[in-house]
Amino acid sequence: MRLVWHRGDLRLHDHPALLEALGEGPVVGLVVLDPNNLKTTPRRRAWFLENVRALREAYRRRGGALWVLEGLPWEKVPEAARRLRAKAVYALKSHTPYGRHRDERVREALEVPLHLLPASHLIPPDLPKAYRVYTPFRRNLQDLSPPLPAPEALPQAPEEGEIPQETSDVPLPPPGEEAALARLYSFLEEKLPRYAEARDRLDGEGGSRLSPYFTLGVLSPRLAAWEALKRGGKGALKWVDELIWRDFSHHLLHHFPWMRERPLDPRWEALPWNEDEALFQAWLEGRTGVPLVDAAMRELGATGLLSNRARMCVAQFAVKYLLLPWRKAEAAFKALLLDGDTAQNLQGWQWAGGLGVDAAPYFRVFNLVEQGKRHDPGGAWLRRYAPEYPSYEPMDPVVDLEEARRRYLALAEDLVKR
Ligand code: FAD
Ligand code: IRF
Repeated sequence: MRLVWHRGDLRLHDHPALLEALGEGPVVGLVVLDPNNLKTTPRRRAWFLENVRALREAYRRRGGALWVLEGLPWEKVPEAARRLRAKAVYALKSHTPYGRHRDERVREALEVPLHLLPASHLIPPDLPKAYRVYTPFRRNLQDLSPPLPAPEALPQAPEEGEIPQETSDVPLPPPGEEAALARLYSFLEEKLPRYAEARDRLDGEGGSRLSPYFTLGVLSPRLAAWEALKRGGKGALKWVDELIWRDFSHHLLHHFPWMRERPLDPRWEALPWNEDEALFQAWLEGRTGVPLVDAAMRELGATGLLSNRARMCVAQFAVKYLLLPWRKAEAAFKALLLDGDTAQNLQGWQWAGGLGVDAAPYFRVFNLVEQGKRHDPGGAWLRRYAPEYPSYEPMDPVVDLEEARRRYLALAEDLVKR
């Protein structure tokens, strides 16, 4: 018997660890409900648990079994291995600081080998050379190999463990890889050709909305990229670029795990961060008087999702206009996201906030009125989430936009000169 331990890879398709283990003989799937991962908001817990449930169903439909144990991985993985007399444990490699720590502890606690196979990145995050800029990182892209098929049948085995129910405060997308694949194919069919232009829309309708699935590995990014490139065109190249941005995020966190605490460019640590709690809450709850920011933060609160354009705007507003403590804002933002991912969220914040990711110059400060007019031309998105505003012009804002922009630029120029 072999154990296949699923973590951020809640699927059967394109799963090298599952196929490798099956090549050796019978397997049982395992998910450990880890209190260190599940200390999060109900919506995020619910999204994870519903996808575990869907994975168990996928095992069952093929005749197999998924064990679900609750506890610390370095206790529960060895326990499952002992009970099943497993000869080895197979999993996909994790690059987060906690994931690496966890896997080392599990390896030490196990009496059998732990085989970690490469996860489905387009570019492996653990390239020996560390990049801070996207374009040279991207040059490491090699030809993709075809995605691996899901096994048609799985060996029979007893099942173990219950999956708890958790109530989400937002509607969840349909869980599971079948739903993810259906969404992928309808996106490729309907939206991929116009993606390059439509991706900037504030309502997010130009994108795939697949991020909650990618975050939990319910959908393989390699399969998604393979299918997009098969269709070809400008949209496909642009979309695959975004999937590579995802890998770049994991690459940054792999090489610079301290970016959780500090800006990649340490000069920005010295900005005079504003600890005003009421101001922080006004931003978080969408009560800033800046229409774009308020619509975005309310959409995030009500749905757990947000377009990339709106994320850039609200993160930049929090960092550059309000000087809110960026780590606190980053964490509160992630807690609301169904797709919240340590690596991608940190990268997004440090990029949009000009804190040192890629070549995002500090002097790029969005005009939040123009952004709204340009990327929500009919104003339908604004009316939906912040209907009290007749236009993108601020009404009684928490800061004067022009003044705040000038203050930030003066502070930034000062720090750069030092
Ligand atoms: P599509 O446009 O269809 O793109 C396909 C996939 O590529 C996405 O699902 C995602 O996995 C990846 N991707 C797209 N854009 C980016 C990007 N800029 N950086 C990294 N990966 C990208 N994405 C997350 O998945 N989790 C997060 O926690 C997250 N936090 C962010 C925070 C900020 C401040 C910013 C600016 C961006 C953040 N992003 C995050 C990236 C991006 O906004 C979302 O991935 C995207 O909006 C998801 O919508 P979609 O699935 O329709 O994307
Ligand atoms: N992985 C696990 O192995 N066990 C869990 O209970 C996890 N819960 C999660 C909850 C949420 C909201 C997300 C992800 C997980 N994950 C869990 C996947 C982790 O991201 C992955 O295990 C990673 O390697 C840990 I989003 O850093």
